[in-house]
Amino acid sequence: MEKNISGLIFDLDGVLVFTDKYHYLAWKQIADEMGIPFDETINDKLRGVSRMQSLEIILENYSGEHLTDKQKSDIAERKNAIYRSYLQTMTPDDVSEEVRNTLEMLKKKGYKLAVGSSSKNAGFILEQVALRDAFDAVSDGNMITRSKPDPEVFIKAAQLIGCDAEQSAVVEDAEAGIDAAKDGGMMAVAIGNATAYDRSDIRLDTISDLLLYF
Ligand code: B16
Ligand code: MG
Repeated sequence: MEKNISGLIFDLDGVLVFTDKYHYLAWKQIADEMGIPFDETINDKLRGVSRMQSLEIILENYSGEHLTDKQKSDIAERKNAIYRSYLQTMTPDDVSEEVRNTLEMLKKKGYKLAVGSSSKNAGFILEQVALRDAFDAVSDGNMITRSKPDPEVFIKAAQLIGCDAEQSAVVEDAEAGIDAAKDGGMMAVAIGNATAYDRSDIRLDTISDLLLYF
């Protein structure tokens, strides 16, 4: 058991819900229209990073005319509209019983629980899947100026639940999120893609394995 931890901060996309497939479909549509090569490998680089940074990564393979900042923000806005049309289809069934039960057990054990997500759509997603009430606080892309791998979103989350960095553990699926946790002085718990990353402190096969440690 990790004795010094009193707050658990959860990444959203890739940990609690699997909106990564919708990000992929929305970016794929944009990339296809612009003739930019885009596949699952490039998509993996977008995990946890902000919308505008995601666009910059996709544009590394763009060979068309120069794009102004206005054109780039229009593209990002259009991607978001496509993405949100997928989010509209989400329901509480998009959260597994395993996720709900694990959060409930952790709360019963006395941990403070927060969401720490780069997404500006985090509030909307949490409402769609009826998960907002499982958390004491939500820190998201609307509250920060620097996205993961900067620790800002997690530092904000820890503040909201009244925990110091060293009392906080972050659960993440992205390397950028593991870096953010470690650089913020927090414990980094990896799941999914992030388990291959050597900065992770704990690696989970499945989310309910959190109960083995906390
Ligand atoms: P939005 P997370 C991240 O969510 C996604 O992993 C990343 O792919 C996305 O670009 C980012 O949110 C911003 O999302 O366009 O909705 O503001 O993993 O930090 O929960
Ligand atoms: Mg994620």
